[in-house]
Amino acid sequence: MKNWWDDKVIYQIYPKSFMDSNGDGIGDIPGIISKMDYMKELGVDIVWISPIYESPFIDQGYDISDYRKIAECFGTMEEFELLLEEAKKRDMYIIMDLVINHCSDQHEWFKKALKDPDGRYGKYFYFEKGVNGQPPSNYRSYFGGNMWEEVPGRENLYYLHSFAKQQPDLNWYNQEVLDELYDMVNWWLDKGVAGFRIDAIINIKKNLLFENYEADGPDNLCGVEKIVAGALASKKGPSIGDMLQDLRNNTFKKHDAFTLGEVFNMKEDELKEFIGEDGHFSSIFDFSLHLLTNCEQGWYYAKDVSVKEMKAALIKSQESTKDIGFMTNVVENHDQPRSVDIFIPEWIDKNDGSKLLATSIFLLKGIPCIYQGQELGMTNMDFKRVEDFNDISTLDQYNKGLSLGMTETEAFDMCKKYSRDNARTVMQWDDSAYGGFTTGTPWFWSNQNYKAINAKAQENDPNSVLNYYRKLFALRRNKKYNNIFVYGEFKPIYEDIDDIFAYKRVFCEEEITVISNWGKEAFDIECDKEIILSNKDISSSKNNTNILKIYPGQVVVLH
Ligand code: TEU
Ligand code: CA
Repeated sequence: MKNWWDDKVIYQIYPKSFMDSNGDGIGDIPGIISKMDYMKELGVDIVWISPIYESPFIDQGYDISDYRKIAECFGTMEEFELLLEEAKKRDMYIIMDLVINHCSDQHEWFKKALKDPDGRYGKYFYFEKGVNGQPPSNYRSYFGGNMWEEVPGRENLYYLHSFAKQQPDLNWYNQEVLDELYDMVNWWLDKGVAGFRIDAIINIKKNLLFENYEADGPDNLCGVEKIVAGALASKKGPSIGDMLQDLRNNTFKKHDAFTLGEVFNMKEDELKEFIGEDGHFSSIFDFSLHLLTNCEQGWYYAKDVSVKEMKAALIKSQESTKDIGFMTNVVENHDQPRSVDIFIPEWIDKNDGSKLLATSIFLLKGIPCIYQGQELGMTNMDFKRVEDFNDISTLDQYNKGLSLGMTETEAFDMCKKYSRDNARTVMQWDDSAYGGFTTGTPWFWSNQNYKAINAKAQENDPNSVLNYYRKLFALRRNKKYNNIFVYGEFKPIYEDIDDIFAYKRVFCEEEITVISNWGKEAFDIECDKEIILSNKDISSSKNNTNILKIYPGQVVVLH
């Protein structure tokens, strides 16, 4: 095997909403420990935990005020160390979220910087003077508004933030900052974490000339995504590649750590540099499905996607990784609505759909990554009013919708569909109050449907989504097929039939075929192969002939 992570399965935990052990309504580390066996049985190897560091939680922990402390609401460092031991006992790995493009405005570095912007800590961030009473340049932050925020009490002085104004960007062109960050990364790796999911990392590379660009919206600003990492950013200083290699050489490489980059806006021809041999990261997420729906310009521009488009995007990205490395396959995370509500056509039953999607995505080449609750087919929340949302970016998208001419109802409906809060409702463990997530009052909503959709009920139902996921990952792990699923070449088939997404995985002389039917009509194929998995009863699919009938919403895996 080339790397220890090649054949692994990842599970993402959003800690606030996973499992509360002490009744304060907030998920915590002891809660995670209590569910390690659950994850093991599911077939999970690597557990990625969204940020658990000290934070004011303006952006739910993606604003870190102390990189070496566990937030009190999640527990203690001793409990975290116990979690590492409990993982080890089960041959599992813990990876943390590394948020180093920015920190919190409550971090002591930033507090000191505000006191003395010209001093040592001022150089940890980007401070610039305004121009003609205006901010230094016209960039729009990801969460709306100008990326430059005026320093309180100082006229005409601004600091830069790619996300919320409470998340000032760290200056990656200051060696002292790099030393601090690398030290911190090594400190966690020495503790025994197996690696990191690396947040919003492409944003560290900026055009330090801070020029104005052509506005792309009624706010007269230009989207930050246009100025980071790519051509516009490369004018001064090292390339993003040099910066990421330096990070790797000083940290991850020495520890053989698994690193999973959250990378948007990479140039296509850079894939090899990112995930090839000696690449910047072990893997990066394949966001090609999300980019089709709601990611780039904001939810106002989001659209429903057809199976044809989804299939084309997946084939394209599978082919791009050929002989290069592994992307991480993902359809859900804490920034996205639930996958059954966004990728499954309405004529397909939701349970069938969850299984259909899981099979088609996680048997592709790449590392499977699932998000808490996806394995139960958890759905979007039936939010009732705009006040129900908590997420900072949802409120921004709502206002953006209004400013682009939507009515309040339209803007609300849009957010209801795409809000990041859909993924942040508390985990549904059983049919007791709040889905058994807490004995107290949860910090956030529990989805109304927890009585119907919960882990305990699904344990006892052989046809549940949960039990299907277990079968799927067990099949992938099965020694007989493992090399095919991990290293096998990807070859699309039936490419010209719009509603059929199908492919082969080929390794040496052996092959596995996955055929999924997203359409409204049954699809017949001639087939003498062994069916090793399907999301529907196959007794009616095969009637003693060589014809295999694949029904709408059905997926079959053939050996
Ligand atoms: O997300 C990075 C990012 O680019 C997001 O703004 C993404 O485009 C958006 O969420 C899609 O709706 C990461 C984290 O995953 C996110 O939770 C954080 O808010 C963000 O970084 C800032 O740290
Ligand atoms: Ca708690």
